[in-house]
Amino acid sequence: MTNLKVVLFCMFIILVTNNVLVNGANEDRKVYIIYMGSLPEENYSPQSEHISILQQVLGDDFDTNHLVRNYKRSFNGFAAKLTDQEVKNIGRMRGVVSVFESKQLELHTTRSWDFLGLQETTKTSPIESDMIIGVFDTGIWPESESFDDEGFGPPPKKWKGTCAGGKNFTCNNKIIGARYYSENVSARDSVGHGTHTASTAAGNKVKGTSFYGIAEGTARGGVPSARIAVYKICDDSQCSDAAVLAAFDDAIADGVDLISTSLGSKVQRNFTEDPLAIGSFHAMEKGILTVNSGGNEGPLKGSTASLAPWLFSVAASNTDRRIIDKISLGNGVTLTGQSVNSFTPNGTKIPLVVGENVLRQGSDCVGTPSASACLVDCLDPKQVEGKIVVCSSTSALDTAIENGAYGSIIQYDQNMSVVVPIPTTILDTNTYTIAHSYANSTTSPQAEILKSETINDPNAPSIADFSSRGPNAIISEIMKPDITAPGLEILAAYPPILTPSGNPQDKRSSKYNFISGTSMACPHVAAIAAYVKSFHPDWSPAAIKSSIMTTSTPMKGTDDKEYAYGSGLVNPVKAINPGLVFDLCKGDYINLLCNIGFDTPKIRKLSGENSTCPSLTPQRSTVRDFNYPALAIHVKPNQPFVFNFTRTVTNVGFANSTYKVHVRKSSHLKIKVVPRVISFKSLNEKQSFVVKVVGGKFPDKSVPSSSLEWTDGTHNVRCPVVVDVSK
Ligand SMILES: *[C@@H]1O[C@H](CO)[C@@H](O)[C@H](O)[C@H]1NC(C)=O
Ligand SMILES: *[C@@H]1O[C@H](CO)[C@@H](O)[C@H](O)[C@H]1NC(C)=O
Ligand SMILES: *[C@@H]1O[C@H](CO)[C@@H](O)[C@H](O)[C@H]1NC(C)=O
Ligand SMILES: *[C@@H]1O[C@H](CO)[C@@H](O)[C@H](O)[C@H]1NC(C)=O
Ligand SMILES: *[C@@H]1O[C@H](CO)[C@@H](O)[C@H](O)[C@H]1NC(C)=O
Ligand SMILES: *[C@@H]1O[C@H](CO)[C@@H](O)[C@H](O)[C@H]1NC(C)=O
Ligand SMILES: *[C@@H]1O[C@H](CO)[C@@H](O)[C@H](O)[C@H]1NC(C)=O
Ligand SMILES: *[C@@H]1O[C@H](CO)[C@@H](O)[C@H](O)[C@H]1NC(C)=O
Ligand SMILES: CC(=O)N[C@H]1CO[C@H](CO)[C@@H](O)[C@@H]1O
Repeated sequence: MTNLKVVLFCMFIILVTNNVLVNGANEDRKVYIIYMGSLPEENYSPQSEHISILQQVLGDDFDTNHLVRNYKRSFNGFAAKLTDQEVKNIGRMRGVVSVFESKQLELHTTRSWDFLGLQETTKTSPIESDMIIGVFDTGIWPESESFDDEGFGPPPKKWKGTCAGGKNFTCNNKIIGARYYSENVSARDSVGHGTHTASTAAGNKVKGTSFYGIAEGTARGGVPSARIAVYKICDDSQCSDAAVLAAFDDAIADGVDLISTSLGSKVQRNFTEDPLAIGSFHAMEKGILTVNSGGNEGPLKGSTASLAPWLFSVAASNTDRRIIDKISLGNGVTLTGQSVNSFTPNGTKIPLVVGENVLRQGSDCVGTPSASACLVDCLDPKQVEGKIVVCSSTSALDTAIENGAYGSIIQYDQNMSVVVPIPTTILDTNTYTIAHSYANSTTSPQAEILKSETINDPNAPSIADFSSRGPNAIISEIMKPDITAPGLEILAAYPPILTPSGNPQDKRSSKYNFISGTSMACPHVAAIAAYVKSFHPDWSPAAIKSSIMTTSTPMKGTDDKEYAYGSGLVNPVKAINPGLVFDLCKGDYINLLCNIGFDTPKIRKLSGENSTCPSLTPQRSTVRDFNYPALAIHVKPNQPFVFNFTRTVTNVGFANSTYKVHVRKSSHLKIKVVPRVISFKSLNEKQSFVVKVVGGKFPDKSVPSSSLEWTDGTHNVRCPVVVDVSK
């Protein structure tokens, strides 16, 4: 049975594996990535080296068409079409770090900025217009008002990119660069996702936007003066690892300040076989933070695949603006459901029919659950036409319109509203039962489906059910996701040639549309990172990430706790003034990789330096001392534990300052911090402390958590402590 998530996420592209059959050859060749780490410094021609490796491995079968892409601007490697045997041989070649098949990735207004405290009047940095956000997505709709360049000067001097957007695509001083890696002819967005995310991050302020009058107001990105560089890595059918790596290779060399990538793999992959981990590692080396959506696989525990410690992984919450949709039944009862329904009724109530009572004659659905669900081919169009059909599944979002219904009433338990193609409201099970029994047991039942309205949700923020959950499947000591931002019912720019509901029979067109997903949360954080960087251009990616995490607003309300929302909900205004940061440099990441089992040869290729791992066996204890702005640990059920974590903070607040630590009371964990007071005499001074975490016996699947907070009276530097108890 279709569920709403599937309906919703069909916008988020699901792709087929690249399975290319080479002309004339009988063997199956697939596209593989041959990743070769950092670029060697001098006298090295990556392209000829790649060809030479291919020639050696392919021998007589060598054909330049087998070389798909070179990665040569920011790191070393290539993509090639290879057979299984060739893959084995190429893996043994000198210089090769990893070989993996290029697989499919999924793509995972603007009240959200006010909700986060970033008002139109909030102070901005004079160099905000120097910030360049690289958006890796489905392209962009360059004609949207959100990307108009009125008032923008020429691109910042540091920009080394280009406008290679292809056919009928022009850049301007807002969209300063465009490249595409898909089979399509241009960087133009034919999906909608990329236009939406780019405008959420850096769209202009556009007054009087709404979706057919719903949620009317000013649409704006978080950093409306920033520039956008478009890297189109997906279109309708293709969003491959090979393209993701190509975009990183270019974006890093082009000189973007930040990368926003609202996509990912459904399955967890080792860092050397994960294009997002590889690309963002090399971005980090160059001082570029990569922000990534955590995925839409929630609420399943351990479902997030955004795991690298140098990635900034984002969970999705709602905001205080929700969209609801009411129906008024013929008996005077009004029910409230969820949907983005732009249709205004004319005051005449419409007849209601129950799905299982209006089946096609001879349909296989009779007497099966498919009948009440209104699955494809169940309904009789003659009995449905012009009526409101009552159905127990979200399949009816499509089958109602296909059968000529006026509208539908659908049963589904959820906490989000999706754009519907005809008048429709989605009811939770209890409410649906009321509507169903009225429709099933009344003579001439009828109803009026009202246009959607916005309401205030005083309980916001709550984490979205679909938002992927931690813990981190590769390094349990690195908390994931890292942070939460709004990702529910986000109104942002959209290509007007597309249908807003995704149903081809929906003939509406809107320049702004509602979408939900961690994909929408990601550009919020990318914008905030750009906002922070515009005040602190010299900060490392880790310092920017730390400042956003430690100043976030604590959240609650899910069993998974920090493994659902990370440090908490972003607070952009506080993030520019964090007081202390947990900084990290490339060497710290290299040490971490050594400690989880990478050997010296692999580390050297990755880093391009003569780094050596300590000749010890991997050390879990030192993994705990990795200077992450969160403390996470995995323990087995019913085993008491004591762990020490060492952290080092860098003073970025007042030169002379004294911070005291405060530990959140927790009945579960005993936390001791030594020392309890740290003092600084100058900016950029570092101080270390040790956190001792003691726990008793916890049952399987529990998530004891707490936090500690350093404060000097002005700044609050909060660091969560979370334990994954599982077998
Ligand atoms: C370029 O694309 C825009 C938007 O789809 C369209 O309106 C215009 O006609 C196109 N121009 C050409 C020359 O194809
Ligand atoms: C390429 O883009 C055009 C419009 O921009 C769209 O109609 C078409 O479906 C896209 N093709 C693919 C293969 O995605
Ligand atoms: C990841 O690497 C480990 C150790 O090298 C290996 O055992 C494991 O199979 C790899 N996992 C995947 C998904 O490739
Ligand atoms: C109201 O809308 C319904 C459904 O589209 C239509 O059948 C009816 O004639 C309309 N009534 C008036 C008064 O316009
Ligand atoms: C709907 O009405 C029919 C006929 O009155 C009845 O047999 C059936 O049990 C009712 N269904 C429900 C779910 O109440
Ligand atoms: C690594 O060490 C070797 C031998 O000491 C030296 O030739 C080479 O230049 C060094 N490479 C780098 C990147 O420092
Ligand atoms: C943990 O830290 C505490 C406080 O600094 C210290 O007394 C204790 O010896 C440490 N334990 C271990 C195992 O390092
Ligand atoms: C820091 O405090 C000390 C002692 O109170 C004082 O002498 C010094 O001038 C202060 N430094 C700054 C930069 O405020
Ligand atoms: C936070 C919130 O509103 N959660 C609700 C989401 O939807 C499910 C099913 O309708 C409810 O049980 C939750 O309470």
